[in-house]
Amino acid sequence: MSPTWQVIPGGLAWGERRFVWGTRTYVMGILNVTPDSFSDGGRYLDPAAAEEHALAMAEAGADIIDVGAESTRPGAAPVPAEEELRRLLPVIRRLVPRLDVPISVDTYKAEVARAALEEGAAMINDVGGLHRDPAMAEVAAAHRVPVVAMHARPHGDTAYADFWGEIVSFLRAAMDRATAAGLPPGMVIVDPGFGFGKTPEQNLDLVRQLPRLRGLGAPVLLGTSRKSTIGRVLDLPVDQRLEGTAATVALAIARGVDVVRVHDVAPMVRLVRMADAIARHPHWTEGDEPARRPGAAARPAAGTEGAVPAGPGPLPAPASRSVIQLRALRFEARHGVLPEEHVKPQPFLVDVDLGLDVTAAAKTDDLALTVDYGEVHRRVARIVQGPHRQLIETLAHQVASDLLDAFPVDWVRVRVAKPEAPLPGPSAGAAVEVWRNRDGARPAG
Ligand code: HH2
Repeated sequence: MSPTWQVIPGGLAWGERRFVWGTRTYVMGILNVTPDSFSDGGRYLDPAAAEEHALAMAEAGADIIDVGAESTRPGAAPVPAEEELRRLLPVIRRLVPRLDVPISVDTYKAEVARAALEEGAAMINDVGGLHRDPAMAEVAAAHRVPVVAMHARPHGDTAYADFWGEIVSFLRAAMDRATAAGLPPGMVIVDPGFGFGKTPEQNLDLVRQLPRLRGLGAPVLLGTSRKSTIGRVLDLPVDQRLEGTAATVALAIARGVDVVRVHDVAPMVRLVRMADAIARHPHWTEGDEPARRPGAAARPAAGTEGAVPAGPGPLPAPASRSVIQLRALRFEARHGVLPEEHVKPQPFLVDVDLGLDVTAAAKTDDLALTVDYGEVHRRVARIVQGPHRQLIETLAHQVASDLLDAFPVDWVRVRVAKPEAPLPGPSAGAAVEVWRNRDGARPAG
Protein backbone atom coordinates (compact mmCIF):
# COMPACT_ATOMS: atom_id res chain seq x y z
CA MET A 1 0.00 0.00 0.00
CA SER A 2 1.14 3.50 -0.83
CA PRO A 3 2.43 5.50 2.16
CA THR A 4 0.27 8.32 3.49
CA TRP A 5 1.28 11.93 4.02
CA GLN A 6 1.83 13.58 7.38
CA VAL A 7 2.40 17.23 8.11
CA ILE A 8 5.58 17.35 10.23
CA PRO A 9 7.45 20.31 11.76
CA GLY A 10 8.72 22.39 8.87
CA GLY A 11 7.44 20.13 6.10
CA LEU A 12 5.84 16.88 5.02
CA ALA A 13 6.55 13.19 5.40
CA TRP A 14 5.53 10.47 2.97
CA GLY A 15 6.08 7.27 4.88
CA GLU A 16 9.68 7.47 6.00
CA ARG A 17 10.64 10.00 3.37
CA ARG A 18 10.89 13.56 4.67
CA PHE A 19 10.44 16.85 2.84
CA VAL A 20 11.67 19.40 5.37
CA TRP A 21 11.51 22.71 3.56
CA GLY A 22 14.66 24.73 3.76
CA THR A 23 16.92 21.82 4.65
CA ARG A 24 17.68 21.10 1.01
CA THR A 25 16.31 21.51 -2.50
CA TYR A 26 14.04 18.69 -3.65
CA VAL A 27 14.12 17.54 -7.26
CA MET A 28 10.98 16.67 -9.20
CA GLY A 29 11.83 14.62 -12.30
CA ILE A 30 9.60 15.13 -15.36
CA LEU A 31 8.03 12.18 -17.13
CA ASN A 32 5.95 13.26 -20.11
CA VAL A 33 3.86 10.42 -21.54
CA THR A 34 2.74 12.58 -24.44
CA PRO A 35 3.32 12.59 -28.19
CA ASP A 36 3.82 16.36 -28.29
CA SER A 37 5.60 17.78 -25.20
CA PHE A 38 7.86 20.64 -26.19
CA SER A 39 11.17 18.96 -25.39
CA ASP A 40 10.62 15.22 -25.14
CA GLY A 41 7.28 14.57 -26.86
CA GLY A 42 6.92 10.95 -28.03
CA ARG A 43 9.95 9.57 -26.17
CA TYR A 44 8.07 8.00 -23.26
CA LEU A 45 4.64 7.28 -24.72
CA ASP A 46 5.40 3.58 -24.55
CA PRO A 47 4.81 2.52 -20.90
CA ALA A 48 7.97 0.37 -20.86
CA ALA A 49 10.10 3.35 -21.97
CA ALA A 50 8.31 5.55 -19.43
CA GLU A 51 9.01 3.08 -16.64
CA GLU A 52 12.67 2.79 -17.53
CA HIS A 53 13.05 6.57 -17.59
CA ALA A 54 11.24 7.04 -14.25
CA LEU A 55 13.42 4.42 -12.55
CA ALA A 56 16.54 6.05 -13.98
CA MET A 57 15.45 9.45 -12.65
CA ALA A 58 14.76 8.01 -9.19
CA GLU A 59 18.13 6.28 -9.25
CA ALA A 60 19.75 9.58 -10.19
CA GLY A 61 18.26 11.22 -7.09
CA ALA A 62 14.80 12.52 -8.04
CA ASP A 63 12.64 13.04 -4.95
CA ILE A 64 9.35 13.06 -6.86
CA ILE A 65 8.41 11.74 -10.30
CA ASP A 66 5.89 14.00 -12.06
CA VAL A 67 3.90 12.18 -14.73
CA GLY A 68 1.99 14.23 -17.27
CA ALA A 69 -0.09 13.09 -20.23
CA GLU A 70 -1.13 16.40 -21.76
CA SER A 71 1.33 18.91 -23.12
CA THR A 72 0.92 22.50 -21.94
CA ARG A 73 3.12 24.01 -24.66
CA PRO A 74 1.57 26.87 -26.63
CA GLY A 75 -0.57 25.43 -29.43
CA ALA A 76 -0.73 21.89 -28.03
CA ALA A 77 -4.01 20.13 -28.78
CA PRO A 78 -6.24 19.77 -25.71
CA VAL A 79 -6.52 16.15 -24.60
CA PRO A 80 -9.84 14.74 -23.37
CA ALA A 81 -9.76 13.17 -19.90
CA GLU A 82 -10.28 9.65 -21.32
CA GLU A 83 -7.22 9.97 -23.56
CA GLU A 84 -5.16 11.48 -20.74
CA LEU A 85 -6.07 8.54 -18.52
CA ARG A 86 -5.41 6.04 -21.32
CA ARG A 87 -1.84 7.35 -21.45
CA LEU A 88 -1.36 7.84 -17.71
CA LEU A 89 -2.82 4.88 -15.89
CA PRO A 90 -0.73 2.06 -17.39
CA VAL A 91 2.39 4.02 -16.51
CA ILE A 92 1.28 4.79 -12.96
CA ARG A 93 0.35 1.13 -12.42
CA ARG A 94 3.83 0.07 -13.49
CA LEU A 95 5.60 2.70 -11.41
CA VAL A 96 3.77 2.43 -8.09
CA PRO A 97 5.25 -0.94 -7.04
CA ARG A 98 8.72 -0.06 -8.32
CA LEU A 99 9.35 3.47 -7.04
CA ASP A 100 10.12 4.52 -3.49
CA VAL A 101 9.52 8.18 -4.26
CA PRO A 102 6.06 9.75 -4.56
CA ILE A 103 4.48 9.96 -8.00
CA SER A 104 2.82 13.25 -8.81
CA VAL A 105 0.18 13.55 -11.52
CA ASP A 106 0.54 16.62 -13.72
CA THR A 107 -3.02 17.50 -14.68
CA TYR A 108 -5.54 20.31 -14.29
CA LYS A 109 -8.52 17.96 -14.50
CA ALA A 110 -9.95 16.76 -11.17
CA GLU A 111 -11.30 13.62 -12.81
CA VAL A 112 -7.85 12.64 -14.06
CA ALA A 113 -6.22 13.44 -10.71
CA ARG A 114 -8.78 11.33 -8.85
CA ALA A 115 -8.25 8.29 -11.08
CA ALA A 116 -4.46 8.62 -10.86
CA LEU A 117 -4.59 8.88 -7.05
CA GLU A 118 -6.78 5.79 -6.89
CA GLU A 119 -4.06 3.93 -8.81
CA GLY A 120 -1.39 5.00 -6.29
CA ALA A 121 -0.17 8.42 -7.42
CA ALA A 122 0.69 10.38 -4.27
CA MET A 123 0.31 14.03 -5.16
CA ILE A 124 -1.20 16.43 -7.67
CA ASN A 125 0.60 18.97 -9.83
CA ASP A 126 -2.12 21.34 -11.03
CA VAL A 127 -1.02 23.83 -13.68
CA GLY A 128 -4.54 25.23 -13.33
CA GLY A 129 -3.68 26.40 -9.79
CA LEU A 130 -6.88 24.97 -8.22
CA HIS A 131 -8.79 27.55 -10.30
CA ARG A 132 -9.30 25.85 -13.63
CA ASP A 133 -11.23 22.84 -12.32
CA PRO A 134 -13.22 23.82 -9.23
CA ALA A 135 -13.31 20.20 -8.02
CA MET A 136 -9.51 19.87 -7.81
CA ALA A 137 -9.18 21.12 -4.21
CA GLU A 138 -11.80 18.61 -3.03
CA VAL A 139 -9.97 15.77 -4.76
CA ALA A 140 -6.71 16.72 -3.03
CA ALA A 141 -8.50 17.02 0.32
CA ALA A 142 -10.43 13.76 -0.08
CA HIS A 143 -7.18 11.87 -0.77
CA ARG A 144 -5.19 14.02 1.69
CA VAL A 145 -2.33 14.57 -0.72
CA PRO A 146 -0.13 17.60 -1.38
CA VAL A 147 -0.97 19.68 -4.38
CA VAL A 148 1.21 22.02 -6.42
CA ALA A 149 -0.82 25.11 -7.28
CA MET A 150 0.72 26.86 -10.27
CA HIS A 151 -0.10 30.35 -11.49
CA ALA A 152 -0.99 30.51 -15.17
CA ARG A 153 -2.53 32.86 -17.64
CA PRO A 154 -3.34 31.87 -21.20
CA HIS A 155 -0.28 31.89 -23.45
CA GLY A 156 0.33 35.36 -24.89
CA ASP A 157 -1.83 37.07 -22.24
CA THR A 158 1.02 39.00 -20.65
CA ALA A 159 -0.42 42.47 -19.96
CA TYR A 160 -0.52 42.41 -16.17
CA ALA A 161 -1.68 45.47 -14.22
CA ASP A 162 0.42 44.30 -11.27
CA PHE A 163 2.59 41.31 -12.19
CA TRP A 164 3.68 40.11 -8.75
CA GLY A 165 0.53 41.28 -7.02
CA GLU A 166 -1.58 39.15 -9.34
CA ILE A 167 0.58 36.06 -8.96
CA VAL A 168 0.64 36.32 -5.17
CA SER A 169 -3.12 36.83 -4.88
CA PHE A 170 -3.83 33.99 -7.33
CA LEU A 171 -1.68 31.63 -5.27
CA ARG A 172 -3.14 32.87 -2.00
CA ALA A 173 -6.62 32.19 -3.37
CA ALA A 174 -5.47 28.68 -4.34
CA MET A 175 -4.28 28.09 -0.79
CA ASP A 176 -7.59 29.38 0.56
CA ARG A 177 -9.49 27.02 -1.75
CA ALA A 178 -7.43 24.10 -0.50
CA THR A 179 -8.07 25.04 3.13
CA ALA A 180 -11.79 25.54 2.48
CA ALA A 181 -11.92 22.08 0.91
CA GLY A 182 -10.35 20.61 4.05
CA LEU A 183 -6.75 20.01 2.92
CA PRO A 184 -4.44 20.40 5.95
CA PRO A 185 -2.41 23.61 5.92
CA GLY A 186 1.09 22.81 4.74
CA MET A 187 -0.05 20.59 1.87
CA VAL A 188 -0.05 23.28 -0.82
CA ILE A 189 3.16 23.96 -2.74
CA VAL A 190 3.04 27.17 -4.76
CA ASP A 191 4.55 27.72 -8.20
CA PRO A 192 4.65 31.08 -10.01
CA GLY A 193 4.38 29.31 -13.39
CA PHE A 194 7.54 30.04 -15.39
CA GLY A 195 6.51 30.09 -19.05
CA PHE A 196 2.77 30.24 -18.49
CA GLY A 197 1.39 33.53 -19.83
CA LYS A 198 4.59 35.49 -19.19
CA THR A 199 7.06 37.28 -21.44
CA PRO A 200 10.70 36.14 -21.30
CA GLU A 201 11.46 39.23 -19.20
CA GLN A 202 8.66 38.37 -16.79
CA ASN A 203 9.90 34.78 -16.57
CA LEU A 204 13.39 36.00 -15.68
CA ASP A 205 11.86 38.23 -13.05
CA LEU A 206 10.15 35.20 -11.50
CA VAL A 207 13.56 33.75 -10.70
CA ARG A 208 15.09 37.10 -9.79
CA GLN A 209 12.38 38.00 -7.31
CA LEU A 210 11.34 34.55 -6.15
CA PRO A 211 11.46 35.54 -2.44
CA ARG A 212 8.34 37.62 -3.08
CA LEU A 213 6.42 34.38 -2.66
CA ARG A 214 7.75 33.86 0.86
CA GLY A 215 4.95 35.83 2.43
CA LEU A 216 2.53 33.10 1.38
CA GLY A 217 4.10 30.80 3.95
CA ALA A 218 4.14 27.85 1.53
CA PRO A 219 6.98 25.88 -0.05
CA VAL A 220 7.87 27.08 -3.55
CA LEU A 221 8.34 24.99 -6.70
CA LEU A 222 9.83 26.32 -9.93
CA GLY A 223 9.82 24.70 -13.37
CA THR A 224 12.26 26.35 -15.76
CA SER A 225 13.69 23.24 -17.39
CA ARG A 226 14.58 23.69 -21.08
CA LYS A 227 11.91 26.35 -21.48
CA SER A 228 11.74 28.81 -24.35
CA THR A 229 12.86 31.80 -22.26
CA ILE A 230 16.21 30.01 -21.89
CA GLY A 231 16.20 29.44 -25.65
CA ARG A 232 15.49 33.13 -26.22
CA VAL A 233 18.26 34.35 -23.91
CA LEU A 234 20.87 31.95 -25.26
CA ASP A 235 19.51 31.62 -28.81
CA LEU A 236 19.68 27.85 -28.49
CA PRO A 237 17.33 25.02 -29.46
CA VAL A 238 15.54 22.90 -26.89
CA ASP A 239 18.19 20.16 -26.83
CA GLN A 240 20.92 22.64 -25.84
CA ARG A 241 19.42 24.32 -22.80
CA LEU A 242 21.07 22.31 -20.03
CA GLU A 243 23.43 25.05 -18.87
CA GLY A 244 20.74 27.70 -19.14
CA THR A 245 18.47 25.53 -17.01
CA ALA A 246 21.34 25.03 -14.57
CA ALA A 247 21.74 28.79 -14.16
CA THR A 248 18.05 29.23 -13.36
CA VAL A 249 18.09 26.35 -10.87
CA ALA A 250 21.21 27.61 -9.07
CA LEU A 251 19.85 31.13 -8.81
CA ALA A 252 16.46 29.89 -7.64
CA ILE A 253 18.22 27.91 -4.91
CA ALA A 254 20.07 31.04 -3.85
CA ARG A 255 16.65 32.66 -3.53
CA GLY A 256 15.16 29.89 -1.42
CA VAL A 257 13.28 27.64 -3.85
CA ASP A 258 12.14 24.35 -2.28
CA VAL A 259 11.46 22.09 -5.27
CA VAL A 260 12.80 22.29 -8.84
CA ARG A 261 11.01 20.51 -11.68
CA VAL A 262 13.57 19.28 -14.22
CA HIS A 263 14.04 16.93 -17.17
CA ASP A 264 17.78 16.27 -16.76
CA VAL A 265 17.74 14.78 -13.30
CA ALA A 266 21.30 13.43 -12.99
CA PRO A 267 23.14 16.70 -13.75
CA MET A 268 20.56 18.79 -11.89
CA VAL A 269 20.84 16.65 -8.75
CA ARG A 270 24.59 17.30 -8.76
CA LEU A 271 24.02 20.98 -9.29
CA VAL A 272 21.43 21.09 -6.51
CA ARG A 273 23.73 19.31 -4.04
CA MET A 274 26.54 21.75 -4.83
CA ALA A 275 24.33 24.82 -4.64
CA ASP A 276 22.77 23.56 -1.40
CA ALA A 277 26.22 23.12 0.12
CA ILE A 278 26.81 26.83 -0.44
CA ALA A 279 23.37 28.30 0.07
CA ARG A 280 21.78 26.24 2.82
CA HIS A 281 22.71 26.77 6.41
CA PRO A 282 24.69 25.56 8.25
CA HIS A 283 27.05 25.29 5.34
CA TRP A 284 28.62 22.08 4.16
CA THR A 285 31.88 21.02 5.82
CA GLU A 286 34.32 18.19 5.09
CA GLY A 287 32.95 14.92 6.40
CA ASP A 288 29.29 15.89 6.01
CA GLU A 289 26.98 12.97 5.42
CA PRO A 290 27.23 11.15 2.10
CA ALA A 291 23.49 11.24 1.52
CA ARG A 292 23.86 13.97 -1.03
CA ARG A 293 25.31 11.67 -3.68
CA PRO A 294 22.88 11.24 -6.54
CA GLY A 295 20.84 8.15 -5.83
CA ALA A 296 21.38 8.36 -2.11
CA ALA A 297 20.00 11.83 -1.91
CA ALA A 298 16.54 11.34 -0.55
CA ARG A 299 16.86 8.11 1.35
CA PRO A 300 16.97 8.59 5.09
CA ALA A 301 20.12 7.08 6.56
CA ALA A 302 19.58 3.94 8.61
CA GLY A 303 18.49 4.83 12.09
CA THR A 304 17.20 8.27 11.20
CA GLU A 305 13.65 7.24 10.44
CA GLY A 306 11.26 9.40 12.32
CA ALA A 307 13.78 12.19 12.76
CA VAL A 308 14.10 15.42 10.87
CA PRO A 309 17.17 14.60 8.79
CA ALA A 310 20.44 16.21 9.64
CA GLY A 311 21.80 17.86 6.58
CA PRO A 312 22.66 21.13 5.14
CA GLY A 313 20.12 22.85 7.38
CA PRO A 314 17.29 25.28 6.81
CA LEU A 315 16.80 28.21 4.54
CA PRO A 316 14.36 30.75 5.82
CA ALA A 317 10.89 29.58 6.54
CA PRO A 318 8.66 31.28 4.00
CA ALA A 319 7.29 33.89 6.38
CA SER A 320 9.12 34.91 9.53
CA ARG A 321 7.02 34.94 12.64
CA SER A 322 9.78 35.41 15.16
CA VAL A 323 12.79 37.59 15.82
CA ILE A 324 16.12 36.60 17.32
CA GLN A 325 17.71 39.52 19.13
CA LEU A 326 21.33 39.97 20.15
CA ARG A 327 21.92 43.12 22.13
CA ALA A 328 24.91 45.36 22.82
CA LEU A 329 27.64 43.17 21.37
CA ARG A 330 30.61 45.22 22.51
CA PHE A 331 33.89 45.73 20.67
CA GLU A 332 36.82 48.13 20.95
CA ALA A 333 37.91 49.42 17.56
CA ARG A 334 39.41 52.41 15.76
CA HIS A 335 36.79 53.32 13.14
CA GLY A 336 36.01 56.98 12.51
CA VAL A 337 36.71 60.06 10.46
CA LEU A 338 38.84 62.02 12.96
CA PRO A 339 42.60 61.37 13.20
CA GLU A 340 42.45 60.66 16.95
CA GLU A 341 39.87 57.92 16.33
CA HIS A 342 42.45 56.10 14.19
CA VAL A 343 44.81 55.98 17.14
CA LYS A 344 42.71 55.49 20.28
CA PRO A 345 40.22 52.57 20.36
CA GLN A 346 36.67 53.37 21.42
CA PRO A 347 33.65 51.15 22.15
CA PHE A 348 31.24 50.03 19.44
CA LEU A 349 27.91 48.46 20.39
CA VAL A 350 26.07 46.32 17.89
CA ASP A 351 22.44 45.20 18.11
CA VAL A 352 21.23 42.51 15.72
CA ASP A 353 17.66 41.44 14.95
CA LEU A 354 17.16 38.39 12.73
CA GLY A 355 13.71 37.61 11.35
CA LEU A 356 12.97 33.95 10.80
CA ASP A 357 10.40 31.33 11.69
CA VAL A 358 11.68 29.34 14.66
CA THR A 359 8.66 27.06 14.90
CA ALA A 360 10.46 23.98 13.54
CA ALA A 361 13.48 24.58 15.80
CA ALA A 362 11.25 25.02 18.82
CA LYS A 363 9.30 21.85 18.12
CA THR A 364 12.41 19.73 17.58
CA ASP A 365 14.80 21.57 19.93
CA ASP A 366 17.30 21.41 17.07
CA LEU A 367 19.97 24.09 16.74
CA ALA A 368 20.38 23.26 13.04
CA LEU A 369 16.92 24.70 12.41
CA THR A 370 17.71 28.11 13.87
CA VAL A 371 20.66 30.49 14.21
CA ASP A 372 23.81 29.83 16.22
CA TYR A 373 24.25 33.03 18.29
CA GLY A 374 27.97 32.38 18.76
CA GLU A 375 28.42 32.32 15.01
CA VAL A 376 26.52 35.61 14.71
CA HIS A 377 28.88 37.13 17.26
CA ARG A 378 31.95 35.82 15.45
CA ARG A 379 30.73 37.27 12.16
CA VAL A 380 29.97 40.68 13.65
CA ALA A 381 33.36 40.67 15.41
CA ARG A 382 35.19 39.87 12.17
CA ILE A 383 33.75 42.99 10.56
CA VAL A 384 33.84 45.40 13.49
CA GLN A 385 37.37 44.35 14.42
CA GLY A 386 38.39 44.23 10.76
CA PRO A 387 39.86 46.89 8.47
CA HIS A 388 39.47 50.55 9.36
CA ARG A 389 36.25 52.23 8.22
CA GLN A 390 35.43 55.90 8.42
CA LEU A 391 31.70 55.37 8.85
CA ILE A 392 29.47 53.32 11.10
CA GLU A 393 27.11 53.33 8.09
CA THR A 394 29.63 51.13 6.28
CA LEU A 395 29.96 48.79 9.23
CA ALA A 396 26.20 48.44 9.66
CA HIS A 397 25.71 47.67 5.97
CA GLN A 398 28.53 45.16 5.91
CA VAL A 399 27.20 43.35 8.97
CA ALA A 400 23.66 43.29 7.56
CA SER A 401 24.80 41.84 4.21
CA ASP A 402 27.04 39.30 5.85
CA LEU A 403 24.33 38.04 8.21
CA LEU A 404 21.77 37.87 5.43
CA ASP A 405 24.16 35.76 3.36
CA ALA A 406 25.20 33.56 6.23
CA PHE A 407 21.94 32.67 7.93
CA PRO A 408 18.54 31.30 7.00
CA VAL A 409 16.76 34.51 7.87
CA ASP A 410 14.11 36.48 6.02
CA TRP A 411 15.38 39.89 7.13
CA VAL A 412 17.98 41.52 9.36
CA ARG A 413 18.21 44.75 11.30
CA VAL A 414 21.60 45.94 12.47
CA ARG A 415 22.30 48.91 14.72
CA VAL A 416 25.89 50.04 15.18
CA ALA A 417 26.42 52.61 17.96
CA LYS A 418 29.42 54.64 18.99
CA PRO A 419 28.45 55.73 22.53
CA GLU A 420 31.62 57.80 22.93
CA ALA A 421 31.59 59.36 19.48
CA PRO A 422 33.50 62.66 19.66
CA LEU A 423 30.65 65.12 19.03
CA PRO A 424 31.03 68.89 19.58
CA GLY A 425 28.73 68.94 22.67
CA PRO A 426 27.49 66.61 25.43
CA SER A 427 25.83 63.48 23.94
CA ALA A 428 25.18 59.78 24.30
CA GLY A 429 26.94 59.17 21.01
CA ALA A 430 25.79 58.25 17.52
CA ALA A 431 24.21 55.20 15.94
CA VAL A 432 23.15 53.89 12.54
CA GLU A 433 20.45 51.33 11.97
CA VAL A 434 20.16 49.33 8.73
CA TRP A 435 17.24 47.11 7.74
CA ARG A 436 17.58 44.61 4.93
CA ASN A 437 15.50 41.78 3.51
CA ARG A 438 16.39 39.51 0.63
CA ASP A 439 15.20 42.02 -1.95
CA GLY A 440 17.55 44.57 -0.45
CA ALA A 441 14.56 46.57 0.78
CA ARG A 442 13.51 47.63 4.26
CA PRO A 443 11.21 44.91 5.54
CA ALA A 444 7.65 45.78 6.40
CA GLY A 445 6.61 46.00 10.04
N1 HH2 B 1 5.75 23.24 -16.65
C1 HH2 B 1 5.29 22.35 -17.54
C2 HH2 B 1 4.39 21.36 -17.14
N2 HH2 B 1 3.99 21.28 -15.86
N3 HH2 B 1 4.05 22.07 -13.64
C3 HH2 B 1 4.49 22.95 -12.75
N4 HH2 B 1 4.10 22.88 -11.47
N5 HH2 B 1 5.37 23.96 -13.09
C4 HH2 B 1 5.81 24.10 -14.36
O1 HH2 B 1 6.59 25.04 -14.61
C5 HH2 B 1 5.35 23.17 -15.36
C6 HH2 B 1 4.45 22.15 -14.95
C7 HH2 B 1 5.76 22.40 -18.95
O2 HH2 B 1 6.92 21.60 -19.12
P1 HH2 B 1 6.91 20.13 -19.74
O3 HH2 B 1 6.09 19.21 -18.89
O4 HH2 B 1 8.28 19.67 -19.99
O5 HH2 B 1 6.27 20.34 -21.18
P2 HH2 B 1 4.87 19.96 -21.77
O6 HH2 B 1 3.84 20.73 -21.02
O7 HH2 B 1 4.99 20.37 -23.21
O8 HH2 B 1 4.66 18.49 -21.61
